[in-house]
Amino acid sequence: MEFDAFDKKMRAYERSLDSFIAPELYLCARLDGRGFSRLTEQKFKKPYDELFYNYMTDTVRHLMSCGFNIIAGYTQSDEISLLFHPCDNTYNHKTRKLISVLAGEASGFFSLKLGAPVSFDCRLIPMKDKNEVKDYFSWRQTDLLRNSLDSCCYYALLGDGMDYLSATKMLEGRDVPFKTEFLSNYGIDYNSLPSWQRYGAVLHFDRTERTGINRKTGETVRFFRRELILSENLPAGEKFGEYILSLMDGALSRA
Ligand SMILES: Nc1nc2c(ncn2[C@@H]2O[C@H](COP(=O)(O)OP(=O)(O)O)[C@@H](O)[C@H]2O)c(=O)[nH]1
Ligand SMILES: [Mg+2]
Repeated sequence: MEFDAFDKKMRAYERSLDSFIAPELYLCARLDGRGFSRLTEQKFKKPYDELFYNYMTDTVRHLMSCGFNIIAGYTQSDEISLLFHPCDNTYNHKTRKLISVLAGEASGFFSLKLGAPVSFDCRLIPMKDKNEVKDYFSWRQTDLLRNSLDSCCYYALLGDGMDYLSATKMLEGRDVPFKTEFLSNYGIDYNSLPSWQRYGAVLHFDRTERTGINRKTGETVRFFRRELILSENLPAGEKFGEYILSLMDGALSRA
């Protein structure tokens, strides 16, 4: 068979599963560390470790600087949610490209930080309107709110010598006031724990004002620079979703 015809025939197979995100949809991607329960158990302090958190925020920074137009990146636990700018059209939003490149970038970057191979999975979440985007981010944060309180109680019990099953049983069906009170008996004021442990952290672009010296005139000059900002004191729940929308509105007004 002549090569062009052969090429056309074979390419049809690899294109058969190609799909694209419709341009009118809002788009998020979520990456999640694979098998990170085991990894963190072996290499990091429980339930929270600042070094692990720094690796995660550095990975978000990397993902937001590797060629996609991303408005905000939210990290909690071992996951990262990225909000694409509505103007982004990288790879024509071909799903396999977005998923594999983002997962590859996160996995490669985190592995270099850690000095051992790890991987992230990645999924795309296309949404029909801004309200869904707001709900998406509130949802991911609510997931953290529930898990972080449970984790703190759980590890307090394990530290006290209790086994896994008994600790799980002891916490089953308990409400938030019980758990916070319970932690205070261990000398842990849950509400004073670093904000990133309870609410997560966001990276977003902003125009920050800087000053410099004009070399020719020696005068002090003011200028603006687009910088990635880490926000750690995040609002909770519905307000968090609104905060993400305000970042989107800010980015759209600058577009
Ligand atoms: N030691 C430690 N573990 C963490 C930290 N943040 C997240 N993790 C753990 O990462 C895991 C993430 O959960 P999940 O994605 O469901 O588990 P996976 O399927 O094993 O990756 C949980 O076991 C968390 O306790 C941290 O700061 N320190
Ligand atoms: Mg995971």
